Amino acid sequence: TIPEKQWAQVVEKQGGPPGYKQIPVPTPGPDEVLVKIKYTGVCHTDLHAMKGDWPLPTKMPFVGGHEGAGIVVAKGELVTNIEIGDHAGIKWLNGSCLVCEFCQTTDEPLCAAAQLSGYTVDGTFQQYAIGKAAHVAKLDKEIPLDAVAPILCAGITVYKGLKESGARPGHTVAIVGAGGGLGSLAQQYARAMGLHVIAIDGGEEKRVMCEKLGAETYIDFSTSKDLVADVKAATPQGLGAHAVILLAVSEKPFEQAIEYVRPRGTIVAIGIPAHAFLKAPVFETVIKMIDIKGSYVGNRQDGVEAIDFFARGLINAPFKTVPLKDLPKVFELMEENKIAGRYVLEIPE
Ligand code: 8ID
Ligand code: ZN
Repeated sequence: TIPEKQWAQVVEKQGGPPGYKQIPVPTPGPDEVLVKIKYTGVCHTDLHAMKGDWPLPTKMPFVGGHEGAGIVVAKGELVTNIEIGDHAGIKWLNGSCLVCEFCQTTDEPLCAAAQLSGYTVDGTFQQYAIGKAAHVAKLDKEIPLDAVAPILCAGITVYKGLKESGARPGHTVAIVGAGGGLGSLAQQYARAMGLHVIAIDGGEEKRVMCEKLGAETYIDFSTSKDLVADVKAATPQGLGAHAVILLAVSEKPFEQAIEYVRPRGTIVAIGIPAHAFLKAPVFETVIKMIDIKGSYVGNRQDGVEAIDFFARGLINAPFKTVPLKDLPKVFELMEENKIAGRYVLEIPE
């Protein structure tokens, strides 16, 4: 039976912190499912949402979270693609209109009417969360719900970003912010795709983790005397990285990437530091034929594929599990860039 009240982490004012309290359990609409969340990842986007530092307003008050894995416990009368009892994941893209040109051409993250979990609709930092049935990820029952949670945003996003980079097996990819949630998964996807990995982040804990995850080179941005030279030295013939995947939450690497990307290479911006600009010299961009682009989560099929990589055992990134009530502590660590990998919240029964 579904209770009337549930525990949730609720942000009531911009800047937070979230408050752990009881709120009503929502009822799914005709095209929606209600998912009993078992585990949810904590993404840096959730911290941006709490701080309100992006030029896109959140609903207020709101429940954050968009990497939620659990069990379908109720569904609306129009839902035919998923059943009560099925395991399901709620992603960043909670819903989209399904009929605009972007939705029709597999670019649903670009839908102008897209609903965003934990941002424009309540997300997964609660016991029961709503998702549009057309967008929830169906999860085979053998898939562990804790480890798959970070795949639902971080995994899908870096998988899509690596595809968007055009890097081919054997190429070298520089992953900036490699020690974080997206970065740790990016290394695993890159390795599964047959890429050479240069991991860039700060500190010894992240070095140890990156080397375990398969990085051939770790470059510490906080101690390197010449980061550009260090990256180039780690690439064949010193030509630079075929692709740079920018996941850091600071502006500097977004300007620096042009200096170590290989001619004909691609820079993919994925991290979204607030108020930051992507600045590149026109001269180098032209004469090196550099491709600079953004990549935003993934479509539903990218989700299916990213989860399939995980289900095949190709993706093993570290995560730490703490109870839902500890979310404010996770945000504090995240703010200080002290998290190697991802935190996953266990939702109480
Ligand atoms: O669809 C998208 N584009 C998408 C999806 C999901 C998340 C974008 N994001 C965005 C988030 O909103 C956030 O801005 O990606 C960014 C990274 O999210 P995350 O991986 O969840 O954050 P994290 O775990 O805090 O990792 C960030 C890492 O960057 C490192 C930090 O040390 C940390 O490990 N870092 C920083 I800050 N500055 C760096 C620098 N100069 C750096 N690493 C290398 N060089
Ligand atoms: Zn996210």
